[in-house]
Amino acid sequence: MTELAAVKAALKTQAVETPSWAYGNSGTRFKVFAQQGVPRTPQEKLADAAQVHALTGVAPTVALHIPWDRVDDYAALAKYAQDHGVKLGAINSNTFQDDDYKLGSICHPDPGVRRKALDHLLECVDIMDATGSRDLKLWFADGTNYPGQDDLRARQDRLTQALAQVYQRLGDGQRMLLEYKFFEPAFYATDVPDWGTAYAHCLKLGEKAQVVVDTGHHAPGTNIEFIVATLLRENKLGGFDFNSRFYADDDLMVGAADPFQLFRIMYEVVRGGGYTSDIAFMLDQCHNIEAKIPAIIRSVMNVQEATAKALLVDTEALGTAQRTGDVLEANAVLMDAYNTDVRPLLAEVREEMGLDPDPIAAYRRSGWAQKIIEERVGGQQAGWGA
Ligand code: PSV
Ligand code: MN
Ligand code: MN
Repeated sequence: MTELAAVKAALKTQAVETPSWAYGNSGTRFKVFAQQGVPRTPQEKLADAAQVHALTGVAPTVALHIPWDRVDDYAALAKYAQDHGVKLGAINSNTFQDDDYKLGSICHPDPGVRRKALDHLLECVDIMDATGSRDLKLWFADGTNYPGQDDLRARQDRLTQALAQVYQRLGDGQRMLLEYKFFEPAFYATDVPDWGTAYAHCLKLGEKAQVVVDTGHHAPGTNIEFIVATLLRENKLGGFDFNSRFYADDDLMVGAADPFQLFRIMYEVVRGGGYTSDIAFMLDQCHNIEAKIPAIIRSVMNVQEATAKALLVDTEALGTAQRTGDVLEANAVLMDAYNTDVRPLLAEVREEMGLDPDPIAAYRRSGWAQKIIEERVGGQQAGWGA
């Protein structure tokens, strides 16, 4: 296989998971601008996700968020997804939206609240059994706002205990992905604030526990690709929640704010063994003012473009420059790949996959946007401004 053929083959096997909540209405705490035609049910979210996959060919799974996507029969929902050409992906738990969780969930000082949160997490694994999902994605809003509010060490102990119980409940082939976030909604101390804390818990738990990197959950200037490289070296990178940030957890389209950062991350992924099926490439975004389905298509394309550039890095030339201490040349090799216009290559890849080379134009022509505006009245809110 020529080198270009190998790059194309790799691009064809890429899989980006889209989040059910990105298809629903969302906003900031100031306003939710409702859009016409948004899904009213989990099934309608899946139907929209199926459009994204049909047009891009690389978005075969959809993440669910419980209880936002609560249904009576999850096996039937999985069947519905399959009938529409997609599969259900990660199950995202939610231990942050009930009044009970004001002081936390599994780290809460009250054992009753901890039990309620734990029961929810265990229920999420039941749902995984029914949907055939591999991954339970855990994000905890737990933390404190004021020094002295609660005991930082006791909260870690409670976290350890609850995670161990969830871990024990996991079946063969199931994993838990632990997400960290440096602040919000807690402002003084967050119980899983960074990759180090997530890593320490996952290491203790075992190999089914993996860290997930949400690209919006770091302080400005953080070198995220270093974290990616480190977690990959330790076999502890379970996946990504991709999105863009300018300031906080903005949840904008991935690759919009900083396509260079996305390229650097994808380069470390390729460098660390390629995008194997052990890494879940998920989007975690909200489209508050832009049309949702084309925004998700654009996001998938942004991931593809960053990946294509990462695959095009001349590793031999880079290695030589690095070994000989040629700083400028090493940097130039990397920048050459980043500055390559990969859009024609990706258009070719899509044509070879039997797809339209321009998924956004194809979506506009498809009439799906008009159809859902006519058919769906009273669309659903995603849950919050995730
Ligand atoms: C939290 O900010 C987060 O990134 C977690 O992944 C949640 O599951 C998601 O947003 C949606 O609220
Ligand atoms: Mn996330
Ligand atoms: Mn987030």
